[in-house]
Amino acid sequence: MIDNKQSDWFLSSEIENGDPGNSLFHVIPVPYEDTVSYGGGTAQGPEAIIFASSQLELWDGTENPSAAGIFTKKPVERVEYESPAEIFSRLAGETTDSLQKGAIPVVIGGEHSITFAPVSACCGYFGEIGVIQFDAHADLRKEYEGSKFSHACVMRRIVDELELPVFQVGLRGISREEAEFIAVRKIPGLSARKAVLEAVTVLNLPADFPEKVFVTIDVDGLDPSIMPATGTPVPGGLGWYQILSMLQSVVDQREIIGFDVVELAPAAGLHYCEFTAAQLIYQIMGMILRKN
Ligand SMILES: [Mn+2]
Repeated sequence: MIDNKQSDWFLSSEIENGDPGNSLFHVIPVPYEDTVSYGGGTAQGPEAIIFASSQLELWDGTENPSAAGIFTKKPVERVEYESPAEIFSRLAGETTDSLQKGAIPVVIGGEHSITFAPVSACCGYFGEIGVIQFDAHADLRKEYEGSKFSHACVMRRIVDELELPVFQVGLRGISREEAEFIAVRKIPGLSARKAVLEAVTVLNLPADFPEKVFVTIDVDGLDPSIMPATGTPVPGGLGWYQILSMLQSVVDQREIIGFDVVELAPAAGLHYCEFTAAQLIYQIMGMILRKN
């Protein structure tokens, strides 16, 4: 357990919590952890990231993204005896509520399985969207440890159940079954090996990839040298400026209608990871704001 002081909203040391009807960004903390298969701790992720956000500079180097309004919602927590489907349904409802207020949902996990909920809500609200996934793993398993609600299956559910196009970045730990699925379904993406060895900074999305995109960032897409605080770290991941440049290239090419940052598992002595996640979130807010 991390010795954090409770802080209720993103950037609470610097700003008041935003007005829900008048904030461009709605932060939705989701301390959900159920199916983690290796190291645990993602349930503490949202609180740790929000606590770390108080160390951010309001000025992101270009402007002050918080001026667009950041409203942090109450955490969507699992209540006792609630099934995964039930909490995902409540999370989808919260996401839809934010979309109806004209806001961009910013979901903070929690394990990666939660992504299904905001993506389904965005799809329900906007129609067809694309999903861009930064991750060491494909998360395309049909079932894992007896459940389709596992973090290892979340992208498979998005492809199979929501039938949405997906673009995967940073993959370097996939099963044979997943590799075959990627080949058969022709799922586009950029492997970590190619990204790192060729120092790629711009994503080439397919021409027919939807205009509106949801970006899901599993922090294990980053290299463990800068992001060791995650359940299933894999060597050979993306660098800090690399992921920022890639995200900027997404903002340049498409409209980000929501994003999430998941799978941070706070660890004692590694508090820079929480700050890294908070800074990543704030940097993306700035990119989106500059485009608007
Ligand atoms: Mn993942």
